[in-house]
Amino acid sequence: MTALDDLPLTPTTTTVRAACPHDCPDTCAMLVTVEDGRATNVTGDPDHPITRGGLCVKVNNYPDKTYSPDRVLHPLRRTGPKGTGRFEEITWDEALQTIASRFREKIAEHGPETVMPVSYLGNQGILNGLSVGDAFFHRLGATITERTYCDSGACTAYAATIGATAGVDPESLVHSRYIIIWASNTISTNLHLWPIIAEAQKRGAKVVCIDPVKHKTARRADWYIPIRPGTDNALALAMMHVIISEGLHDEAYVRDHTVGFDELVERVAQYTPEWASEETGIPVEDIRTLAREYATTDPSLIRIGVAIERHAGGGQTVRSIACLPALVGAWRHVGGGLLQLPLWAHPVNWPAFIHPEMATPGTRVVNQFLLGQALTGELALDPPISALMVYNSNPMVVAPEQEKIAAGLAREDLFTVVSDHFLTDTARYADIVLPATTALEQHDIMFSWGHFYVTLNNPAVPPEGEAVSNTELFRRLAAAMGFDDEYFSLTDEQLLEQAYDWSAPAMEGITLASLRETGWARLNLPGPDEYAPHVEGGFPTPSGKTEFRSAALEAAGNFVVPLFRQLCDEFQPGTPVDPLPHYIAPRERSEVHPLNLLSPKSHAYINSSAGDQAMQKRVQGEQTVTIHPDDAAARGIDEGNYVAVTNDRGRFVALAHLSTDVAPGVVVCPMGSWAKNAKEGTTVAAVNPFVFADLGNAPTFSDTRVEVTPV
Ligand SMILES: Nc1nc2c(c(=O)[nH]1)N[C@H]1C(S)=C(S)[C@@H](COP(=O)(O)OP(=O)(O)OC[C@H]3O[C@@H](n4cnc5c(=O)[nH]c(N)nc54)[C@H](O)[C@@H]3O)O[C@H]1N2
Ligand SMILES: Nc1nc2c(c(=O)[nH]1)N[C@H]1C(S)=C(S)[C@@H](COP(=O)(O)OP(=O)(O)OC[C@H]3O[C@@H](n4cnc5c(=O)[nH]c(N)nc54)[C@H](O)[C@@H]3O)O[C@H]1N2
Ligand code: SF4
Ligand SMILES: [Mo]
Repeated sequence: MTALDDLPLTPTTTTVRAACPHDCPDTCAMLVTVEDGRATNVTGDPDHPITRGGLCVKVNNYPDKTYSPDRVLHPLRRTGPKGTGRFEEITWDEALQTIASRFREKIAEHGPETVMPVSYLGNQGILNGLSVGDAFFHRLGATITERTYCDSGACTAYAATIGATAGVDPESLVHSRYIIIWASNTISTNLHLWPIIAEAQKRGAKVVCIDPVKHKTARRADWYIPIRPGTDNALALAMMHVIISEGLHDEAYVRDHTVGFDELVERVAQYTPEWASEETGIPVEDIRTLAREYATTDPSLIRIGVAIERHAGGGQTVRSIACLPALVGAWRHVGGGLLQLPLWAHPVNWPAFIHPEMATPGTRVVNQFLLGQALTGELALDPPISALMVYNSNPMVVAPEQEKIAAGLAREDLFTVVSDHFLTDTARYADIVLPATTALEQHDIMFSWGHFYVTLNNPAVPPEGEAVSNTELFRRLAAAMGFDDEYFSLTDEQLLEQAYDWSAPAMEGITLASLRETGWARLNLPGPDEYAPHVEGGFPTPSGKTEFRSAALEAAGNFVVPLFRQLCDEFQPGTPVDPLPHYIAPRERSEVHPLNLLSPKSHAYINSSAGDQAMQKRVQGEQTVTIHPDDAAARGIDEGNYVAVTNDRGRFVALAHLSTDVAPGVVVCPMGSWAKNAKEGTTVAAVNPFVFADLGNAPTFSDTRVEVTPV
């Protein structure tokens, strides 16, 4: 099978190699069937060691998305009040001229920082994803947008402790004998890792799941440990306490490959299992057993999910967890250590896309969690935001303080442009909507944050209507603004050539030409049966060791890993941070709103993407809040009742589902449902706080208190 790259296609049936474009650790290799120029089916590549022939429920009907009657296929101009979703078709020329003249007008009045881009990972391709548009907005002088939605705090903590290492190869998990899945519903959110864990389990590994919710994955674990949300660090610190006080640590590994052990010993003395039991709700004996089993079973592996960071002390939680593998010498073994984001293995050439040198030094940075406050003026900004450009994101659903965002987007003096496939909750407020291509219609190349494979995405069919890729969108916008930098005229072909650092050792033997033949390739690293990157230490930290005492935190304080901030390597120090791991309790406490709300990922949507597609809506069902039967009884709530979930920030209505899968005091409503489909037009985003966690400006979605009442 060879990849087809030349359009138009001949009137026959062909198979095109593509890649799932989504923000998902699995980055599946797809095979697209094209009949007479129309994509009729997508499947997972059976030969790909991770994809193994299967796509998930979010994507296995991808042609339905591409050919959906709801797709935006032409540029649109607003004709009704903001938010009502009334538009008329206009030409691309008209759209571009309007955008250029409105941007110029706003800039003339307020200066360039009045323009703010809002984007994240609707598309994860190197060409069309995280950094597309950054160069354009740098050149414009727009406000720099800080995008710390996902793992930013965890990355700060991880980098400060063990450096930007790829960590364990997920395929090596078959060799693990003790696997702790910590805050990850793997079967929903990292589906293709599950067969590898299941294989390890079959070979005798014990799988432990630590989560406030007994979800699909927890049910398959050998030991499910329920934990009070936001208290995971108490458990991690107490595990270190037990391991050290019982002499279960790996003395030689600690001596040779860590710094700060003596101070760590002193620090964790206070974090007894008895104390941690009070914090976490986990029995003292279970804490001791977990620590002992973890320290004495080789190889031991910890898989942390993104949700581990979503509370006041999320950064310190990852700090402590990142210390554990070195403490017990887990890194000595293939399949031992920590699995967070193996993306650091991929030598992506980010500077070629971000172009930080085009930015005006000193340009202000606004974090997207503050979008509602920035738009309503509650956050005093000078100049104010008067023009907004949204692409690859749907802030109405994914950012906190939904009601403020809606109020801000409704401002008559705000000029808003949205590029998307669909008229999302955000797009409904736009002045101009621009049509975007799907993965079947565009070139891209994918890194992965879940495995060691590079995947090429070949366009399978021509774009529907007048949709354009994000790369083409910014070429057009740059031309309309009169930017003549060479970068803005690079073709997709040229951009593909720049996407990776092809001369990096990890890329040896991989070229664009070879990818065109094979579709995907494993990075040039030792195989999963051999890969053990830190047997001899060699951590990419200042000391080359695991830093129990972190030099990076000591020198820089709290920092945001530059990639989350449209930057490459410019490192901006923040507020001072205690360089030793320490406990920070959950922030929100309320007698009026006593229930702790979690908003993890849904099973059938990918963030808010697919959230309005018929098949996925059928699978996911209506917005539902899961509540313990005792909490429900105390409030007069029955299964299937509509309930209001409220706090001082807002309210949403959902169907109640009673289940002992959640502990008393915890309620769960997955994120991703669209506001327009919700009973009262709001979702979990209405009650979530904008407050940052302790490190990396991470969100605190799990640190949310609410009350639930019948409606
Ligand atoms: N089906 C599906 N898959 C997806 C996505 C999707 O939207 N849908 N999104 C993708 C993206 S962008 C990401 S970041 C990943 C995220 O994937 P995960 O890392 O799995 O993140 P979540 O699903 O948000 O939460 C995972 C679990 O963390 C638990 N949790 C919440 N707070 C805490 C806490 O304080 N302590 C502990 N121990 N557990 C806690 C939740 O109960 C939940 O079961 O999934 C990716 N894959
Ligand atoms: N309450 C709560 N909120 C959360 C989270 C949570 O767990 N709980 N998780 C957070 C996390 S981990 C993440 S990663 C973020 C995700 O936040 P986002 O990355 O904003 O994810 P989506 O909601 O899927 O929005 C992506 C939008 O981009 C569009 N899109 C897709 N491809 C393209 C393209 O090629 N071009 C253009 N122009 N548009 C495209 C999609 O149609 C969709 O509307 O949400 C965060 N928000
Ligand atoms: S969303 Fe994830 S699991 Fe589903 S097809 Fe895409 S990469 Fe694979
Ligand atoms: Mo994410």
